[in-house]
This record gives sequence, structure tokens and C-alpha cells, in this order.
Amino acid sequence: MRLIDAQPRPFALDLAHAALLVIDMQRDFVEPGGFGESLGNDVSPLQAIVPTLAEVLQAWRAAGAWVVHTRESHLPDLSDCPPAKRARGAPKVRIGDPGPMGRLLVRGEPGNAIIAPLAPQPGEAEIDKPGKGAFYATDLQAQLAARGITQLVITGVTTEVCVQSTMREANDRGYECLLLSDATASYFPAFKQATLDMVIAQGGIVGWVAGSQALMKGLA
Ligand code: C5J
Repeated sequence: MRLIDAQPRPFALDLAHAALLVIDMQRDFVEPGGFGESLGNDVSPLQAIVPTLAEVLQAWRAAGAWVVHTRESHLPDLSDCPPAKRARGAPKVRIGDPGPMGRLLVRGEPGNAIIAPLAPQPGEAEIDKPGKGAFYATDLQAQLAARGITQLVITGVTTEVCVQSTMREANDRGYECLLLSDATASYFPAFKQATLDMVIAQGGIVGWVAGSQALMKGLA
């Protein structure tokens, strides 16, 4: 066990039964011209966490532990995209429409790829998910169970949407979740902060929060 300095109390990391979950660090959310920007968002807060997340990934891999990457994406025929999701809001372009990096949020398109500095390595899991939560309509739980994973260190974007949904889904399934505060980001800094606050409120009702330096100290 490695004790990680975290809130609301130290997190006892059991590396043999822990996975690093990197949520949706794909071009569609992080780069200009993608789905995120099409919704009117400034992508710079998401780009700002890339160096930190790359450092965490490197330390995690060096410690010999497993990594799971997710991508929010839909089948090319959009049969897994509920019409209510596609119709939401009033963007200029919608899921499945062509954009500068191919069809928005469609599996296999250039914009759907995980950004190069965080590219998955052989042996790491890649989960394509049609929803916000990474457990919905995926085999994530089966993959975690097959490896005996009981703890998730959670990173990625966006904090209050796919990260928080996944963390809550994981919490309900009995996983111990540690969210890395400087390796997650939102287009809305206030929503990010609110999510961090919610996770650790009431004695850690959804889990733990730590900075990446605290995790890396524990990994060293
Ligand atoms: C959103 C995500 N924000 N990955 N997706 O639509 O958080």
C-alpha cells in the first residue's frame, strides 16, 4: 500500500489492483475545430493539463500499472447516438456532421483520436463509449474485473461531464476512486471546482481528490 496525500483523507493506493483512467483526451474535445469548440467552448483550459497528464502517465507506466483510455464516440451510422443527444442545444454543427477533423464524435475519424502526447501504448485498454459515463454500454467493468482492479485513479475531460459521470458510475459499482485535480479540466473552471468540492464533501461521498505531485510521490 502507498499512502497518497489526498482529501478528505489519505488514499491507500494498492497499485496491483489499481488502474489509471484517462477520460476522453481526444482531439474532438482538446483541439480547435473539434466537437468541444463547435459548442462554443474555449479549449485552452483542456490543453493546459496535457503536460501534467503526460507526466502522470509516464510515472504510472514506469510503476508497471495498467492504463485505460476512453473516447466518447458514436458508430458511423449514429445508431448508438440517441436523437435527444444529437438534437441538444443550437450548435452550428452536430454529432456526425463533417468538421475540419472529420465527422464530429464519430469513431475512427481523425478528430476522435486521442491526442498524440497521450497516445495509448500496446497493452493499454481503449474504451469507445457512446455516453458520458464510461461504464454505460461498454465492457469496462468486465475488463476491470478480469484484472482484479478495485481502485481507479481518474483523469481527463471534462471534469463535470464525462469525468464526474464515470466517477459516480464507478462509485456505485464499488470502486475506490481518486480524482487528480490538476490532471482534469473543464471548459468552465467554476464547474471543475464545484465537482472537486462535491466529490470530497460529506466525508468523500464520491471518492478522493489529490494533486498529481502527491500521486507521483507515492509512485516513486
Ligand atoms: C462532453 C466529455 N463534455 N467528455 N464530454 O460532452 O466530458
